Amino acid sequence: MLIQRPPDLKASEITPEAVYLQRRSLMKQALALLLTPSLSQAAGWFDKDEPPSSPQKPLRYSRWPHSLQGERTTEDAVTHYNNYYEFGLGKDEPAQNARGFQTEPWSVVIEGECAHPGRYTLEDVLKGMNLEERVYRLRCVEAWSMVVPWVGFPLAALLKRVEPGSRAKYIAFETLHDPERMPGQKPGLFGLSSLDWPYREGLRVDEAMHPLTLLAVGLYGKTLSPQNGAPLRLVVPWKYGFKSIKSIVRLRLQEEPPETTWSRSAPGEYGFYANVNPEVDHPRWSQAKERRILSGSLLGVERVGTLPFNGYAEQVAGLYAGMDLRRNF
Ligand SMILES: Nc1nc2c(c(=O)[nH]1)N[C@H]1C(S)=C(S)[C@@H](COP(=O)(O)O)O[C@H]1N2
Ligand SMILES: [Mo]
Repeated sequence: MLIQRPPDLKASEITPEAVYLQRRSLMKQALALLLTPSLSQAAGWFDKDEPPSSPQKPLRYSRWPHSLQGERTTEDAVTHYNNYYEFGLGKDEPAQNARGFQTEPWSVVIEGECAHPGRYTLEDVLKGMNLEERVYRLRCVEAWSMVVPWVGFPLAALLKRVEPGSRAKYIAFETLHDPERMPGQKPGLFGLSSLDWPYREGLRVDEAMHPLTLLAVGLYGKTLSPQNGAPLRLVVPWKYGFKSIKSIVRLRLQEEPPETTWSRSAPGEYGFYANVNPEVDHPRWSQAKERRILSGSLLGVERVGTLPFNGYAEQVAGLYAGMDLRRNF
Protein backbone atom coordinates (compact mmCIF):
# COMPACT_ATOMS: atom_id res chain seq x y z
CA MET A 1 0.00 0.00 0.00
CA LEU A 2 1.50 3.30 -1.05
CA ILE A 3 0.13 6.47 0.38
CA GLN A 4 0.87 9.83 -1.11
CA ARG A 5 1.45 12.41 1.55
CA PRO A 6 0.07 15.91 0.98
CA PRO A 7 3.21 18.07 0.64
CA ASP A 8 2.24 20.36 3.52
CA LEU A 9 1.92 17.54 6.04
CA LYS A 10 5.10 16.60 7.85
CA ALA A 11 5.94 12.93 8.20
CA SER A 12 6.12 13.36 11.94
CA GLU A 13 2.54 14.55 12.12
CA ILE A 14 0.82 11.66 10.43
CA THR A 15 2.07 8.68 12.40
CA PRO A 16 3.81 6.77 9.61
CA GLU A 17 4.14 3.63 11.73
CA ALA A 18 0.37 3.36 11.78
CA VAL A 19 -0.16 4.81 8.33
CA TYR A 20 1.41 1.78 6.76
CA LEU A 21 -1.24 -0.38 8.34
CA GLN A 22 -4.44 1.51 7.96
CA ARG A 23 -5.43 3.92 5.26
CA ARG A 24 -8.68 4.90 6.93
CA SER A 25 -7.04 6.22 10.06
CA LEU A 26 -4.58 8.15 7.90
CA MET A 27 -7.39 9.80 6.04
CA LYS A 28 -9.09 10.68 9.30
CA GLN A 29 -5.91 12.15 10.72
CA ALA A 30 -4.89 13.96 7.57
CA LEU A 31 -8.34 15.47 7.41
CA ALA A 32 -8.18 16.53 11.05
CA LEU A 33 -4.80 18.13 10.43
CA LEU A 34 -5.98 19.95 7.34
CA LEU A 35 -8.92 21.26 9.33
CA THR A 36 -6.73 22.38 12.22
CA PRO A 37 -6.13 26.11 11.93
CA SER A 38 -2.37 26.61 11.94
CA LEU A 39 -2.67 29.15 14.74
CA SER A 40 -4.12 26.72 17.23
CA GLN A 41 -1.48 24.22 16.22
CA ALA A 42 1.19 26.78 16.93
CA ALA A 43 -0.29 27.35 20.35
CA GLY A 44 0.29 23.70 21.25
CA TRP A 45 -1.14 20.32 20.46
CA PHE A 46 -3.14 19.94 23.62
CA ASP A 47 -5.87 21.62 25.52
CA LYS A 48 -4.54 23.34 28.62
CA ASP A 49 -7.90 23.10 30.38
CA GLU A 50 -8.06 19.32 30.40
CA PRO A 51 -8.92 17.63 33.70
CA PRO A 52 -5.98 16.18 35.62
CA SER A 53 -4.62 12.75 34.76
CA SER A 54 -3.99 10.11 37.45
CA PRO A 55 -1.86 11.70 40.17
CA GLN A 56 1.88 11.28 39.73
CA LYS A 57 3.81 10.71 42.96
CA PRO A 58 7.24 12.13 43.73
CA LEU A 59 10.14 9.68 43.45
CA ARG A 60 13.39 9.51 45.39
CA TYR A 61 16.39 9.14 43.14
CA SER A 62 19.98 10.13 42.69
CA ARG A 63 21.38 11.88 39.63
CA TRP A 64 23.37 9.93 37.11
CA PRO A 65 26.65 11.69 36.39
CA HIS A 66 26.76 11.22 32.64
CA SER A 67 23.49 12.90 31.70
CA LEU A 68 23.05 14.98 28.56
CA GLN A 69 23.78 18.64 29.06
CA GLY A 70 21.61 21.37 27.72
CA GLU A 71 17.97 21.85 26.92
CA ARG A 72 15.20 19.47 27.91
CA THR A 73 11.80 18.89 26.42
CA THR A 74 9.18 20.39 28.72
CA GLU A 75 7.19 18.04 30.91
CA ASP A 76 4.00 19.15 29.12
CA ALA A 77 5.40 18.14 25.75
CA VAL A 78 6.76 14.79 27.00
CA THR A 79 3.36 13.93 28.48
CA HIS A 80 1.17 15.22 25.63
CA TYR A 81 2.93 14.22 22.42
CA ASN A 82 3.07 10.45 22.59
CA ASN A 83 3.05 7.26 20.61
CA TYR A 84 1.02 4.65 22.47
CA TYR A 85 -1.23 2.84 20.01
CA GLU A 86 -3.09 1.00 22.77
CA PHE A 87 -4.58 4.42 23.54
CA GLY A 88 -5.06 5.83 20.05
CA LEU A 89 -3.17 6.84 16.93
CA GLY A 90 -2.89 10.61 17.27
CA LYS A 91 -0.02 12.07 19.29
CA ASP A 92 -2.49 13.81 21.59
CA GLU A 93 -4.74 10.78 22.09
CA PRO A 94 -2.77 8.76 24.68
CA ALA A 95 -2.90 11.65 27.18
CA GLN A 96 -6.68 11.73 26.78
CA ASN A 97 -7.47 8.04 26.51
CA ALA A 98 -5.02 6.74 29.13
CA ARG A 99 -6.36 9.05 31.79
CA GLY A 100 -7.25 7.02 34.86
CA PHE A 101 -5.49 3.86 33.59
CA GLN A 102 -5.04 1.71 36.72
CA THR A 103 -1.48 0.57 37.38
CA GLU A 104 -1.95 -0.69 40.94
CA PRO A 105 -1.64 -3.55 41.55
CA TRP A 106 0.93 -4.42 38.86
CA SER A 107 3.10 -7.46 38.42
CA VAL A 108 5.70 -8.64 35.94
CA VAL A 109 6.15 -12.26 34.90
CA ILE A 110 9.80 -13.19 34.33
CA GLU A 111 10.15 -16.57 32.65
CA GLY A 112 12.25 -18.74 30.41
CA GLU A 113 15.98 -19.35 30.66
CA CYS A 114 16.75 -18.10 34.17
CA ALA A 115 17.28 -19.47 37.68
CA HIS A 116 14.41 -17.58 39.34
CA PRO A 117 11.37 -17.36 37.10
CA GLY A 118 8.14 -16.16 38.62
CA ARG A 119 5.55 -13.45 38.95
CA TYR A 120 7.04 -10.41 40.65
CA THR A 121 4.96 -7.58 42.03
CA LEU A 122 6.14 -4.11 41.09
CA GLU A 123 7.12 -3.66 44.75
CA ASP A 124 9.32 -6.80 44.53
CA VAL A 125 10.93 -5.49 41.38
CA LEU A 126 11.69 -2.11 42.94
CA LYS A 127 12.83 -3.41 46.33
CA GLY A 128 16.44 -2.38 46.91
CA MET A 129 16.75 -0.77 43.47
CA ASN A 130 18.70 2.43 43.31
CA LEU A 131 16.63 4.87 41.24
CA GLU A 132 18.62 7.30 39.12
CA GLU A 133 17.70 10.24 36.94
CA ARG A 134 19.18 9.93 33.48
CA VAL A 135 18.60 12.50 30.79
CA TYR A 136 18.32 10.54 27.55
CA ARG A 137 17.25 11.51 24.08
CA LEU A 138 14.31 9.56 22.70
CA ARG A 139 14.53 9.48 18.91
CA CYS A 140 11.42 8.34 17.13
CA VAL A 141 11.57 6.55 13.78
CA GLU A 142 9.25 9.33 12.57
CA ALA A 143 12.24 11.72 12.70
CA TRP A 144 11.43 13.73 15.80
CA SER A 145 13.16 13.57 19.15
CA MET A 146 12.82 14.71 22.73
CA VAL A 147 15.28 15.08 25.60
CA VAL A 148 13.76 13.49 28.69
CA PRO A 149 14.87 13.24 32.33
CA TRP A 150 13.87 9.62 32.95
CA VAL A 151 13.95 8.06 36.41
CA GLY A 152 14.66 4.36 36.58
CA PHE A 153 17.18 1.60 37.12
CA PRO A 154 19.33 -0.47 34.77
CA LEU A 155 17.52 -3.50 33.36
CA ALA A 156 20.77 -5.36 34.12
CA ALA A 157 20.09 -5.00 37.85
CA LEU A 158 16.80 -6.91 37.49
CA LEU A 159 18.25 -9.53 35.13
CA LYS A 160 21.13 -10.26 37.50
CA ARG A 161 18.60 -11.06 40.23
CA VAL A 162 16.90 -13.72 38.14
CA GLU A 163 20.24 -15.10 36.85
CA PRO A 164 19.89 -15.72 33.11
CA GLY A 165 21.07 -19.17 32.02
CA SER A 166 23.68 -19.89 29.35
CA ARG A 167 20.93 -20.47 26.76
CA ALA A 168 19.46 -17.00 27.33
CA LYS A 169 20.50 -15.15 24.16
CA TYR A 170 17.49 -12.85 23.76
CA ILE A 171 14.88 -11.23 25.90
CA ALA A 172 11.27 -10.78 24.83
CA PHE A 173 9.07 -8.05 26.34
CA GLU A 174 5.29 -7.72 26.35
CA THR A 175 2.92 -4.89 27.18
CA LEU A 176 -0.32 -5.52 29.06
CA HIS A 177 -3.07 -7.03 26.89
CA ASP A 178 -6.42 -5.87 28.26
CA PRO A 179 -8.80 -4.37 25.70
CA GLU A 180 -11.14 -3.20 28.46
CA ARG A 181 -8.39 -0.96 29.83
CA MET A 182 -6.60 -0.31 26.54
CA PRO A 183 -9.25 0.72 24.02
CA GLY A 184 -6.84 0.63 21.07
CA GLN A 185 -6.69 -3.15 21.46
CA LYS A 186 -10.39 -3.50 20.67
CA PRO A 187 -10.78 -4.80 17.13
CA GLY A 188 -11.18 -1.97 14.68
CA LEU A 189 -11.80 0.77 17.18
CA PHE A 190 -8.86 2.89 16.04
CA GLY A 191 -8.65 1.09 12.72
CA LEU A 192 -5.55 -0.74 13.92
CA SER A 193 -7.04 -4.23 13.92
CA SER A 194 -4.09 -5.54 11.92
CA LEU A 195 -1.60 -4.92 14.72
CA ASP A 196 -1.59 -8.01 16.86
CA TRP A 197 -1.63 -7.42 20.56
CA PRO A 198 0.03 -7.43 22.96
CA TYR A 199 2.75 -5.02 21.79
CA ARG A 200 5.99 -7.01 21.72
CA GLU A 201 9.63 -6.02 21.68
CA GLY A 202 12.96 -7.72 22.06
CA LEU A 203 16.65 -7.22 22.72
CA ARG A 204 19.72 -9.37 22.56
CA VAL A 205 20.79 -10.20 26.11
CA ASP A 206 24.04 -8.23 25.78
CA GLU A 207 22.01 -5.17 24.72
CA ALA A 208 19.64 -5.74 27.63
CA MET A 209 22.58 -6.01 30.05
CA HIS A 210 24.23 -2.83 28.76
CA PRO A 211 24.42 -0.21 31.53
CA LEU A 212 22.62 2.40 29.37
CA THR A 213 19.50 0.22 29.08
CA LEU A 214 16.99 1.54 31.57
CA LEU A 215 13.73 0.37 33.05
CA ALA A 216 12.00 3.68 33.72
CA VAL A 217 9.39 4.21 36.41
CA GLY A 218 9.25 8.00 36.22
CA LEU A 219 10.16 11.21 34.49
CA TYR A 220 10.66 14.73 35.75
CA GLY A 221 11.03 13.31 39.27
CA LYS A 222 7.54 11.77 39.40
CA THR A 223 6.06 8.37 38.66
CA LEU A 224 5.26 7.92 34.96
CA SER A 225 1.99 9.17 33.54
CA PRO A 226 -0.03 6.37 31.92
CA GLN A 227 0.64 7.78 28.45
CA ASN A 228 4.39 7.44 29.00
CA GLY A 229 4.11 3.75 29.89
CA ALA A 230 3.28 3.56 33.59
CA PRO A 231 4.20 1.87 35.74
CA LEU A 232 7.29 0.37 34.08
CA ARG A 233 8.72 0.90 30.59
CA LEU A 234 11.93 0.29 28.75
CA VAL A 235 14.24 3.07 27.53
CA VAL A 236 17.00 2.04 25.11
CA PRO A 237 18.54 5.37 24.19
CA TRP A 238 20.53 4.30 21.11
CA LYS A 239 17.52 2.71 19.37
CA TYR A 240 14.45 4.14 17.69
CA GLY A 241 11.62 4.89 20.11
CA PHE A 242 9.49 1.90 19.19
CA LYS A 243 11.94 -0.41 20.98
CA SER A 244 11.16 1.38 24.26
CA ILE A 245 8.10 -0.72 25.11
CA LYS A 246 5.62 0.63 27.65
CA SER A 247 3.61 -0.84 30.55
CA ILE A 248 5.58 -4.09 30.63
CA VAL A 249 3.98 -7.20 32.15
CA ARG A 250 6.24 -9.98 30.83
CA LEU A 251 9.93 -10.65 30.23
CA ARG A 252 11.05 -13.93 28.70
CA LEU A 253 14.64 -15.07 28.42
CA GLN A 254 15.09 -17.31 25.41
CA GLU A 255 17.52 -18.77 22.93
CA GLU A 256 15.73 -17.64 19.76
CA PRO A 257 15.17 -14.05 18.60
CA PRO A 258 11.66 -12.99 19.62
CA GLU A 259 9.04 -11.66 17.24
CA THR A 260 8.42 -7.95 17.59
CA THR A 261 5.28 -6.00 16.80
CA TRP A 262 6.63 -3.63 14.16
CA SER A 263 9.00 -5.93 12.36
CA ARG A 264 6.16 -8.43 12.13
CA SER A 265 3.69 -5.93 10.68
CA ALA A 266 6.16 -4.25 8.30
CA PRO A 267 9.44 -6.20 8.09
CA GLY A 268 10.81 -4.00 5.29
CA GLU A 269 10.49 -0.91 7.46
CA TYR A 270 11.30 -1.94 11.01
CA GLY A 271 14.15 -4.28 11.78
CA PHE A 272 14.94 -6.09 14.99
CA TYR A 273 17.95 -3.92 15.83
CA ALA A 274 16.46 -0.50 15.10
CA ASN A 275 19.69 1.26 16.03
CA VAL A 276 19.43 4.96 15.26
CA ASN A 277 21.37 5.38 12.03
CA PRO A 278 21.35 8.57 9.94
CA GLU A 279 22.81 6.65 7.00
CA VAL A 280 20.06 4.07 6.72
CA ASP A 281 16.84 5.69 5.59
CA HIS A 282 13.42 4.41 6.38
CA PRO A 283 12.05 3.22 3.01
CA ARG A 284 9.65 6.16 2.91
CA TRP A 285 11.67 9.00 4.46
CA SER A 286 15.17 10.09 5.41
CA GLN A 287 16.63 9.46 8.86
CA ALA A 288 19.45 11.99 8.42
CA LYS A 289 17.80 14.71 10.51
CA GLU A 290 15.38 15.00 13.36
CA ARG A 291 13.02 17.65 14.66
CA ARG A 292 14.06 18.29 18.23
CA ILE A 293 10.85 18.96 20.13
CA LEU A 294 11.49 21.05 23.23
CA SER A 295 8.12 22.57 24.06
CA GLY A 296 4.44 22.30 23.22
CA SER A 297 4.71 24.46 20.14
CA LEU A 298 5.45 23.00 16.74
CA LEU A 299 6.58 26.39 15.45
CA GLY A 300 10.31 26.88 15.31
CA VAL A 301 11.11 23.26 16.02
CA GLU A 302 14.79 22.92 15.35
CA ARG A 303 15.93 20.39 12.76
CA VAL A 304 19.24 18.91 13.77
CA GLY A 305 21.44 16.20 12.34
CA THR A 306 20.81 12.72 13.69
CA LEU A 307 23.81 11.07 15.28
CA PRO A 308 24.81 7.42 14.82
CA PHE A 309 23.39 5.39 17.71
CA ASN A 310 21.55 8.57 18.73
CA GLY A 311 24.81 9.98 20.10
CA TYR A 312 25.71 6.93 22.20
CA ALA A 313 28.09 5.33 19.67
CA GLU A 314 31.08 5.52 21.98
CA GLN A 315 29.30 3.38 24.56
CA VAL A 316 27.44 0.91 22.34
CA ALA A 317 28.99 0.62 18.86
CA GLY A 318 31.15 -2.24 20.15
CA LEU A 319 28.05 -4.40 20.60
CA TYR A 320 27.75 -4.55 16.81
CA ALA A 321 31.39 -5.00 15.82
CA GLY A 322 31.61 -6.86 12.53
CA MET A 323 27.91 -6.60 11.76
CA ASP A 324 26.59 -5.05 8.56
CA LEU A 325 24.29 -2.38 9.98
CA ARG A 326 22.58 -1.83 6.62
CA ARG A 327 21.40 -5.41 6.56
CA ASN A 328 20.83 -5.59 10.31
CA PHE A 329 18.74 -2.41 10.54
N1 LIG B 1 3.19 -0.69 24.32
C1 LIG B 1 3.64 0.29 23.52
N2 LIG B 1 4.89 0.77 23.71
C2 LIG B 1 5.37 1.77 22.92
C3 LIG B 1 4.59 2.28 21.85
C4 LIG B 1 3.26 1.76 21.68
O1 LIG B 1 2.50 2.15 20.78
N3 LIG B 1 2.84 0.78 22.54
N4 LIG B 1 5.12 3.27 21.02
C5 LIG B 1 6.58 3.33 20.93
C6 LIG B 1 7.07 4.48 20.18
S1 LIG B 1 6.89 4.41 18.48
C7 LIG B 1 7.73 5.53 20.77
S2 LIG B 1 8.44 6.78 19.85
C8 LIG B 1 7.82 5.62 22.25
C9 LIG B 1 7.25 6.97 22.70
O2 LIG B 1 7.43 7.12 24.09
P1 LIG B 1 6.88 8.43 24.83
O3 LIG B 1 5.44 8.58 24.43
O4 LIG B 1 7.05 8.18 26.29
O5 LIG B 1 7.69 9.58 24.34
O6 LIG B 1 7.10 4.58 22.91
C10 LIG B 1 7.23 3.29 22.31
N5 LIG B 1 6.63 2.27 23.14
MO1 LIG C 1 8.37 6.01 17.63
